Amino acid sequence: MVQTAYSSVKDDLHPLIQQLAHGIISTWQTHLDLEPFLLPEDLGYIEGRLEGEKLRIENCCYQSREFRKMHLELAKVGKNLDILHCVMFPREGYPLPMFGCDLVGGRGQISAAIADLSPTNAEKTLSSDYHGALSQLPTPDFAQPRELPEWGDIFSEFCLFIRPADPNEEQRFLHRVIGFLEAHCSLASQTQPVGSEISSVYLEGQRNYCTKQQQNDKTRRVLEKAFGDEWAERYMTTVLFDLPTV
Ligand code: BLA
Repeated sequence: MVQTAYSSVKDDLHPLIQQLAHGIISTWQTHLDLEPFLLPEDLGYIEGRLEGEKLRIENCCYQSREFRKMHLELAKVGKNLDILHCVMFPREGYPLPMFGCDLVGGRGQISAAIADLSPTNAEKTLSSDYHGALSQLPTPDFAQPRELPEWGDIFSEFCLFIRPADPNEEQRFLHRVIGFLEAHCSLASQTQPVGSEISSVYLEGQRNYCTKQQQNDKTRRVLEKAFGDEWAERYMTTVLFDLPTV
């Protein structure tokens, strides 16, 4: 199923992106009851041009009892830019953090590898369950940590943002991200919904997460150059980081 969904773009991407895409889907399948999630009409598979180079985007989207939308996106811009983008949006009433991951690479090298479980509560902290689970994961060293941009105050103390220095680091990054995801899916599947008052606090946290992510100029620039300003705005606000309504 995964193979057919990604046959055109996926087979062409950096191996770490292919491995992580596979790991994300299989972790979702193991822990959650997946249903399809339909994107706005024309936005499942997209082609555009960036400085004369072809930009292809493939989206794979699910939902489950706990998650309103689980989005995995793979993109390829010409020969030089490979992208994996993944976000899990909790359903209203589920007091859960946001899982987010972005891998950006070109010419055989991943330049940005970031993953986090970002808090959505009023205190902007992870619950003790999450804290405990993430603290138990091995914490490998990475030679080239990267600095978060200004809008990056949404991320948790566990946020991992690096440029992988070699294939070993790529594998360590992969394992840590799958560790985050396993913990998230397993804790989420044991979570019961909360009442509407607490629920609105988490919804506000999600809204803040999306608003900040929409400020990522590097993402916006790639989309604007390929598809125009208006399209990029629509894509960032309806597909990549749509704010929950209510
Ligand atoms: C960085 N994102 C980037 C970069 C590009 C994109 C080109 C710069 C790479 C670099 O500095 O080495 C582009 N990312 C995209 C595009 C899409 C995408 C076009 O996902 C989608 C089509 N971004 C996310 C998520 C997170 C995220 C979920 O989508 C984090 C959980 C983070 N990406 C993120 C951060 C940077 C980045 C923090 C660095 C931004 C900076 O340095 O200013």
